Amino acid sequence: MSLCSLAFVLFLAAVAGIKCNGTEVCAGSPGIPGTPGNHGMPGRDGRDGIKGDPGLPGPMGPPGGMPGLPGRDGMPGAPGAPGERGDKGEPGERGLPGFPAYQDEELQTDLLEIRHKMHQMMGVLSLQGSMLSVGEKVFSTNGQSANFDTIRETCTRAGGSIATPRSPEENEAISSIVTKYNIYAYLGMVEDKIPGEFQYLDGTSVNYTNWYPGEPRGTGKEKCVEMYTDGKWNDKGCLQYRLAICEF
Ligand code: MAN
Ligand code: CA
Repeated sequence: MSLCSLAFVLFLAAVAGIKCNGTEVCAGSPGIPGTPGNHGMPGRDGRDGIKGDPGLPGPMGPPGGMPGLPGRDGMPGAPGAPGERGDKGEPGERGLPGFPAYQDEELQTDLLEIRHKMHQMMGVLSLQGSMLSVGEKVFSTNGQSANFDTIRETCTRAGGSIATPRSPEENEAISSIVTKYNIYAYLGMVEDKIPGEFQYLDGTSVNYTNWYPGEPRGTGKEKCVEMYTDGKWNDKGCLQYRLAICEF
């Protein structure tokens, strides 16, 4: 290549913005981008989305249609107030016969225990002088004095009755209490409608007596009976303060 030709090429390259490295290879500047191509074809449909929330209820339909099916039962209501008590039912059928008492081990054990406890309690009460046993009876005093009616009430409330001697042994037991407290005691008997006749509180006639010589001499004016410290009896008004002795 002639010198002139080379100069021309270099000139052209300079005009075109082509950089040369001084040899024969020269790179040109990038050209202006071409116009964009046409839109491609639409892609395929995507997969179905997740199910949406239920829509709002629709407007009420026109009247005159067939009634719908009944709805489901509602929630149970609050319990009502209790009703009135019913009448007592008929007694049930009789159960099977149980063990005879002597073969009932549990019952026998209970009886032994009760007997033992009773023995202990009676031992303690006797030792303390709080009770006096005579045969089937037990006499006891609270150490207080009161009129006849009050003593009756006190004894009844305690589950017993006012001391009533029906034999010399019982009289002796009551007498020992009277002597110990040194206070006369009222006995469980009152004068009959017939003056000089006495009866127990259940209305039956007195069949054991221990009158002090000359008594009873109240002749209708002394309706109660007191015991002296020697165990003898005297008919007396009912409003005195006398030792309360009960029997159980
Ligand atoms: C008082 C009362 C009577 C009793 C006589 C005995 O008057 O206690 O009940 O009979 O004494 O003398
Ligand atoms: Ca008298």
